[in-house]
This record gives sequence, structure tokens and C-alpha cells, in this order.
Amino acid sequence: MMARLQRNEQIFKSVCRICHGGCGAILHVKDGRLVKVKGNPESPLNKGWMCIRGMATPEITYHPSRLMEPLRRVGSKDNAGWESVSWDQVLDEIASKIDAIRKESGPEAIALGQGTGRHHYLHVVRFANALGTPNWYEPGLAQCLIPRITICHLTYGDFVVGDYYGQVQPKCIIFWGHNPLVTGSDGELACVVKGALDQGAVGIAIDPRCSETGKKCVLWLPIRPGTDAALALAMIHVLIKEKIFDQEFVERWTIGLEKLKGHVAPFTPEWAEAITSIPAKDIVKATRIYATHKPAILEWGVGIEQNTNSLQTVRAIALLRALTGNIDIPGGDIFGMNVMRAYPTLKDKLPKEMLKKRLGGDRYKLLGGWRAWMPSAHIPTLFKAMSTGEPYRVRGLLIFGSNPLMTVANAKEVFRSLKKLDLLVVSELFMTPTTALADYVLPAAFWPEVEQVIGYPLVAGNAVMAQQKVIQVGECCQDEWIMDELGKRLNLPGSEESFKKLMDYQLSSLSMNFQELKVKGFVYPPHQYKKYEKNGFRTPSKKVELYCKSLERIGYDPLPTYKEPPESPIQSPELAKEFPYILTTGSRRLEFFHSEHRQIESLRKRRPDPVVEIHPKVAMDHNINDGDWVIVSSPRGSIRLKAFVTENIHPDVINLEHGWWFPEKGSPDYGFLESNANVLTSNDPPYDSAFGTYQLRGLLCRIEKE
Ligand SMILES: Nc1nc2c(c(=O)[nH]1)N[C@H]1C(S)=C(S)[C@@H](COP(=O)(O)OP(=O)(O)OC[C@H]3O[C@@H](n4cnc5c(=O)[nH]c(N)nc54)[C@H](O)[C@@H]3O)O[C@H]1N2
Ligand SMILES: Nc1nc2c(c(=O)[nH]1)N[C@H]1C(S)=C(S)[C@@H](COP(=O)(O)OP(=O)(O)OC[C@H]3O[C@@H](n4cnc5c(=O)[nH]c(N)nc54)[C@H](O)[C@@H]3O)O[C@H]1N2
Ligand code: SF4
Ligand SMILES: [Mo]
Repeated sequence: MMARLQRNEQIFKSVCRICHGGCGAILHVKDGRLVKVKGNPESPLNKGWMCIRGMATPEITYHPSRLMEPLRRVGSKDNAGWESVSWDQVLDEIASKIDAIRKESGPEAIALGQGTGRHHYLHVVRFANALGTPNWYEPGLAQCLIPRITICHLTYGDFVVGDYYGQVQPKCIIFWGHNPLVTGSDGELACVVKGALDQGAVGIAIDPRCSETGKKCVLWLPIRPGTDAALALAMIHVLIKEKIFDQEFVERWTIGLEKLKGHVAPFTPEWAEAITSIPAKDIVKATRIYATHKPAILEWGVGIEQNTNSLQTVRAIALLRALTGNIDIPGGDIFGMNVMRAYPTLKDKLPKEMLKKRLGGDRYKLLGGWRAWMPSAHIPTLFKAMSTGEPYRVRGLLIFGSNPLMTVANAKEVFRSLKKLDLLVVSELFMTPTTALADYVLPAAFWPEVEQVIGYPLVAGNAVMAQQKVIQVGECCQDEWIMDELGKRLNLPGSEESFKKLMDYQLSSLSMNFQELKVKGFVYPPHQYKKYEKNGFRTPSKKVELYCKSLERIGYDPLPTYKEPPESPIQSPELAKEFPYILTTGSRRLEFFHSEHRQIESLRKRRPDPVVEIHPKVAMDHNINDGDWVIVSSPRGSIRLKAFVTENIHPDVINLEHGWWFPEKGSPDYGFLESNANVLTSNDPPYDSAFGTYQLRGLLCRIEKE
């Protein structure tokens, strides 16, 4: 597809992956250098739009602190120095260390880590299976998306996404713990969500803050963090009591209405008001709007998952879509088309006895057990195994694109665990607090240097796009290639097939190969709605399971329930005397992706400091002015941030950003404990019983002026 421009300039089509992606991009390359990145106007998703992070791609690509060559640590972990090593040498050394650990302690003693939704996500899962270790993780999973995906499969047989791209626009959108005008990745791009609201969709925001998205809504329900299940149960109560659910759909396509009816009878709006702090009349109002504006999208975010009742919170909310008949209809919540072949993750290569050894898999069955959608290890159990050797010692960790010191709960314990490892390898774009503890740091390719098929059955329905390598930067290499090279050295199954072959395999269902996809840029088959009318829903009953027998069979409540967060004014009133406010962490910012981009000048100057949002009442009570530095403390520790005083937050809630470290402070620790939200969070039990989720939203804290 390469069109020649003047003066050696060439343009290529690709897709941005700074966030989970979706934005088709045009890359301008001159003399082997990326000079400009623009949105691709032909792309069905972003139609030419890009966010400020995407626009900063050339700056990130050529940033002076970008890692350019493989590094080996010299000196201790407390004050590491680095020497450069060739790729051949570094891969040989790492492979022989992995080999030694697997021979001495078994492959389960080597864990794999990765970041959220990167291009190489499924390749890491494949590598883990080939290596024979059941222990891989990612800081999202139980805390992000896995509860939503799993519950959708159990309840409706497939995952749903908002239908912004069809002929019919939604008449109503609920934003439940979700702020897509800022976070809008995964195909629910900010531009399309804004478009739907501008075209008249009625917005309802369920969020302790009136977020950027909330400000465009007609109704804001400022919920107490961690109590979303109570609100959803009361909304179900109203739908049934007022008979405003979709009776035709429910009768024909669901099972369990009678049981659900009896179950929610006590969960009145007044009951929920006492728990959520949302006035009962607003609960009724929101329910009526949602029920009477069809089609409607129910957008949900991590705000509903990062609590210890994530299974039942997500279940309760999921039922609302079914009761209102908004599933797989134009302008509603639709099932993806799965047009590509599934990634060959070599699941069958993981020995059976290893399934039993997956850390946490026996307890958190929907995260790591046989019913799990994408079985992985339980993070707190895994990191404890590194530091305590219980139930067995994990000695090696290979991380492909994650910064666990910033993004996993209880940063201090993560630090202790990483220091105990015999082998820590991190593949990265930049030095981070996590790479500072590594034995080897590998320079990873950034998205304009990467070749991959990017499929969106999980997000925008049906899109398949090509990400193509248009430049070479230093000695940076794509993560998949690194894993393939290690696989060859370790003689792993599947190592004869490079990731490039797998791309063609995935595309074979579309009768094309990667080369052809590169020329087209993307394919976007038309959506088929109401697929269930042909073969029913992909559940055991072929219907939507309001009452979920599959959950019952594995020992979880078949009907959704509310549980008070373990750390809250109601559950732990003594602790609340010392820590009287409710803490929620991690609401995203446009400028940054999690712990990334703090070194990117054009982004950092828009948001130089970590910020905590507080209500004027809190500010007054503690003599805090807007812009003051403050200390926020939880029972685990204290961090400092700058106060932003705003009416747009629940008066008892303190909302702070996550991912803050200071590249400018340099090694060894880059100030990673100063403003890191995960100094305040806990990785101790209780966890969600099915997913093992720990709590990142709805903890207790206090605040004072510095
Ligand atoms: N307190 C709190 N903690 C949270 C959350 C919260 O809300 N509150 N949210 C959680 C959620 S939902 C998630 S998903 C996680 C995210 O957790 P992580 O995925 O660990 O987050 P990032 O900070 O994006 O770390 C990614 C790292 O990979 C590097 N990188 C980027 N692209 C590539 C690549 O292609 N290859 C390689 N090798 N490296 C690359 C980046 O430089 C960066 O350092 O954080 C979780 N942590
Ligand atoms: N710019 C940018 N975009 C991103 C990311 C990023 O780091 N930066 N990260 C990506 C990732 S991995 C993820 S998971 C998504 C997350 O994207 P979203 O799901 O949109 O997540 P957040 O902004 O973390 O939180 C959404 C809202 O939840 C609210 N909230 C907090 N606690 C609660 C609660 O207990 N209940 C309810 N109902 N609401 C609550 C917050 O105030 C916030 O406005 O964003 C993705 N996109
Ligand atoms: S929204 Fe995500 S994919 Fe789109 S330009 Fe921004 S960072 Fe890239
Ligand atoms: Mo996430």
C-alpha cells in the first residue's frame, strides 16, 4: 500500500497500540525515520481522530532515554550498573539460566509477567504453555476485564461491546464506573462515544466523581465506591416491580426470572440508598430512563471490578442488559463476530499436573481453575511465593512490558518479592523502577516497529487490522521475536513456528495473509445482529442465565448478591475513626497510560504532578487549598500528591491517580514510593471468591496538609 511522497517520504498504514488500541494511523517515514503520525481517515474506528498520546508517537519513539540495546546488570540490585551485551549473548545467557531453574526446581518456578493488552499478549500465554509453567500473570486480569468477560460468557454465552459503529445510534448510554472520554481504548474510542452523546443519546454516569464523561450526562449518580452491586440489585428490583423490563425478550430468551424476582424483592431503592448513598428517587429515575430508551448501551469499566465482590457486582450489572433486551441489537450491546482464527496458545502443551500447581488456581476457580476463561496465576499468591517460598519458591520472572512496582497492589511487598528472585528479566521501552531490579533488560520494539495482527472481537465487534514495522530503532526487537528466540534455545514445543507464521494462520479464516492485510490496512466485515435467534445463546440452556447454574455447580451464588467492602465505615468502624475517608485509586488521565509517559515532555508538561481530587468540605476541614501538597495515608502507608479541590466528587471520597514515579529522579528507585497509589493498597485477603480480586477502589484513608 506504500504511496511514494516527495523527498523520500513514504506513508504506511498501521494501528496505534499505546493504549489497547484501535486508532488506525498513517505513519510518515523519511530516510528511515518516523517523522509524523496522523489518524487514518479511512479507519472504521477512529476515522482520522487520534488522542494526544498517539500524536506523541515520534517523540516517544526517539526519546533520548529509550532503551536501545540489551543490558546486563553489574553490581548489586540496590545500586545497579549496566553493561551492554549482544542479542545472541543475552538470549543464550537467559536461556541457560531458565534451563537451570527448570531442571532444579521445575518449570513452575519460572513465572511470566506482562502488561495490559499489548500486541504480544497471547504470545506470552503461548510461551508459558510451551515452557510448561502454569504461572503467568498481568496486573489487570482479576482486577480488569476478566470478571467482565467471564461473567458475560457465563450469563449470555459471549462478551458484549457497545454498538457505536452500526446504522442505529444508542438512545441511552449508562457509564458505570467508566470514563471513556478519557480512557476510550478498546474500540470504544472517545471520539465515537462523544459522537453518540452529541447525537442525543441520554447519558447516565454512575461514578463517585463527575468525570469528563459524567459532565456530558443528564444524570450523575455519585456512588460510594465498592457498593455498585447494591445499586444494580435495586435497579433490577425497580425493573421487575414496575414491569418495565422487556417482557417479550425475557420470556422467550432468559431462564430464572421467577427466582430472580423473589431474590431481589428486599432490595428496594431505599435499601440501596442507605448503602450506596445515592438517593432512592435517582435510582428509580435512572432505571426508568434506561428501560424506556431503547436501544441502550451499558458501558462498564474497571470501577466495578476492583473490589472484593467483583463476581457478583459484574453479574448484577450484566443482568440489566438482559432484562431490558438490549443484547445484540442495533445500537445496543453486541457480540463480537470472532472473524479470525483463535491464537494457537498451545494450551495442550501444559502438562496436566501443572494445572494443579497454578498458584491460586485451586481457590480462585474463575481466574486460574479449569472453568477460567484464560487461566492465570493469582498475583498475591504468586508474589508471596517469590518472597516466602510458600507453597513453593518461584525463582525466576520474565516480564514483557509491565511495571509491577507501580501497578500491582502493595508496592512494598512487590519490591521485596522481586529482590528475592534468582532471575529477573524485563523487556521494556524505558528504564523503570522495575527494570532497576532486573538482571537483564531487553530493549523492546515500540508500535511503529512491530508487526502483528490486531483483532477486535472483544472490543469494536469485528475489526481486524495490520500493525506494520516501518522503522528500526537501535537494536530494539519485538517481544514475540524475543520469546521465539528463547523458545528455540530451550527446544520448546512450537518453537519451529515463528510469530509471523501465526499471523497468517489467524488470518486464514478470512482467506488472506498478513501481506495482503498490510496492503488493505484493515478489514471490517458487516455485523450480524441477533445471532442468538438462529442457534440460541451459547450457554448450557441456550438462553440468558438470569439464574446461573454453571456458577452454582462450582460453588458460587447463582443469583447476584451484595457484600460490604471489607475495609469501610460500616465493616470496619474502628479503623474508619482513624481513616475516615473513602479512597479510590487509578482513575485514568488523558496524558498517561498507567505508569507510562512521565518522561515524555509534551505530555508531562500538561500534568507535571500527581493529583488527588477532594471535595471542598474535605479541603475546609483540613485547611487545604487547591494546589497544596498533601499526604494521603491508608493503614499500609503514606504518599504525597497535589490537591485538586472540586465539587465534582462525592464528599467522602478521595480520588487519586496511580502509576506515579519520577524518571527525572534517576536510579536506583526513581522515587517510586513517594506518590505511588499502590503504597496505599493491600494485597492481603479477603479477595473475591471466584477471581481472587484485590481491592483498589473503596478502601479507607485520611488526608492532611504536608
Ligand atoms: N492502584 C491502582 N493500580 C492499578 C490500577 C488502578 O486502577 N489502581 N489499574 C490496574 C489495571 S486495570 C491495569 S490493566 C494495570 C496495568 O499495569 P501495567 O500493564 O503494568 O502498566 P504500565 O504502566 O502500562 O506498564 C507497561 C510497561 O510496559 C512498557 N511497554 C509499553 N509497550 C511495550 C511493548 O510493546 N513491549 C514491552 N516489552 N514493553 C512495553 C511501558 O514502558 C511500561 O513501563 O494496572 C493496574 N494497577
Ligand atoms: N488515558 C488512559 N487511557 C486508558 C488507560 C490509562 O492508563 N490511561 N488504561 C486503560 C486500562 S488498562 C483500563 S482498565 C481502562 C479503564 O478505563 P475506565 O474503566 O474508564 O477506568 P477509570 O478511569 O480507571 O475509572 C472509571 C471511573 O470509575 C470511577 N470509579 C472509581 N471507583 C469506583 C467505584 O467503586 N464504582 C464506580 N461505579 N465507579 C468508580 C472513577 O472515578 C472513574 O471516573 O482504561 C484504559 N485506557
Ligand atoms: S486512543 Fe489509544 S490507540 Fe488511539 S491514538 Fe490514543 S493511545 Fe493510540
Ligand atoms: Mo486495565
